[in-house]
Amino acid sequence: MIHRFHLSLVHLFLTASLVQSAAGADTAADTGKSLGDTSQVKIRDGRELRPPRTDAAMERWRDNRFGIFIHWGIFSMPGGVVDGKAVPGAAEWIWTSYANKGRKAEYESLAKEFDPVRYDPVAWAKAIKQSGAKYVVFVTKHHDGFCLFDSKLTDYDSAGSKHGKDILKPFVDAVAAEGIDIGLYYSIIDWHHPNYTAKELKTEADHESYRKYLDYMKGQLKELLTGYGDVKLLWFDGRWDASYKNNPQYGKDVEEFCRSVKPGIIINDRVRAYDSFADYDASYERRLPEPAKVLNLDWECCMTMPERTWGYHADPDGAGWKTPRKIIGQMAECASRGGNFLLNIGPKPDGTIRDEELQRLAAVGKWMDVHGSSIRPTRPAGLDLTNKNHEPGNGVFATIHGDTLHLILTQWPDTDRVFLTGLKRKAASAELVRANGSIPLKVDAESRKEGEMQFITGLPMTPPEGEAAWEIRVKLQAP
Ligand code: FHN
Repeated sequence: MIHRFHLSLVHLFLTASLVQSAAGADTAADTGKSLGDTSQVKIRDGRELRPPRTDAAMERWRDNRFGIFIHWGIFSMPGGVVDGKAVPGAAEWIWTSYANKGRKAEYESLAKEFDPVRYDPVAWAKAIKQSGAKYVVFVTKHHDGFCLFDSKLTDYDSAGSKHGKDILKPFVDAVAAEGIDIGLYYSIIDWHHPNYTAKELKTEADHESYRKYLDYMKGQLKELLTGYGDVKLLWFDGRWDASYKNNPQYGKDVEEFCRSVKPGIIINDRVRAYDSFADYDASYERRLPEPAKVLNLDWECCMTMPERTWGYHADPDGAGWKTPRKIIGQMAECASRGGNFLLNIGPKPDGTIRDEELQRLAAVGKWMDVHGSSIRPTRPAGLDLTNKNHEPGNGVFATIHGDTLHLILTQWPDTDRVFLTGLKRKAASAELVRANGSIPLKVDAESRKEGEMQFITGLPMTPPEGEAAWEIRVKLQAP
């Protein structure tokens, strides 16, 4: 039974690809290539796994490696506080606290009051640029259904609010002016739309009603893909309700629709009802893949700065704010394992970015100014430098670009050396990279029963101060 289901998925995908190539005549060559060789589609964990895309857009997404996620909306207005009490957890879910008390209308009335008088998209774009990030993913509509763009299909949007304007447009313009790639988040779940339901679709009438919602979604996605510059990425979310999850044909249809509107677009796996990885696996949320896991597919980890909340929370709970070292370590670990790192900010209702976030963006950016080449455009070096029980983002992570091997350290070694376990190429020279003058190191090797083991030596016994994380840059001999 399961086997037959998989086969039919492959068949559906092949059919879809043909339709798609025909649809985007002007970019058909790129689109066709971007989907890879469809005869190579495999099944992993019950999902179709396409061969990695080889087109320029996907390579650029990989090269970018580091992006900023922005969760903003009317959910930012209560800031995680209802009736004077902080609600633990994710502030962008505060709708449920209202709805559970029969106060949905009260929550929705926030839409009329939304008026971020200090919103400065140019300042946002500059702060993002300064962080060293190369792409953004902006929440255009979260689960509450409120849209931060001027949609012709609803008044429940920023143009229908006190603000009275499209929030997204000036932001994408500002971001594009900084040379940062644009990704748009769109929630499948919509607690506002009358035709959306979380429940199982049992009757034809249920399906008919739900399809009206899907038409609305597609209409909005078309608005987003045609009216907001060169959108590179669609980031879907909220596929777990029974209505969507148990009807994979709907996710497939949405994916195909988006590709027909914008051939070449990158789409995360959450567009699909757990039956495909689409262009990449975006399931690593507030966590990194298990240490020993070999991924062999494109993936991205999205991460909060506090422990749990994505939207602005006046009183975030949990383990406090991550340090710049922790953030850089997580980013480095992602890069060393072939993944992108999407770091979230949750702006305040008035349109400003809170100091805790600005400081972290600036600290990461200061580090990226000196060490950015260790993150992008790198690929995993395939060295085994961190033990399996390490705490995510803490250890030594290796990336490579051309003849340069980068070791990013968030823990200073106990000895004066770092072994290059697994390095097949010959190391020629090494240095400890620092903003105010690099320190030359030595390359050496020792014989072991498994062969020659190269190592870097000459590290100072105490870690140089002022670095959020350290970088050893190793020049390799030509292969
Ligand atoms: O429910 C959302 C959550 O609010 C947030 O948007 C994250 C970001 O990845 N996604 C969902 C949970 O998976």
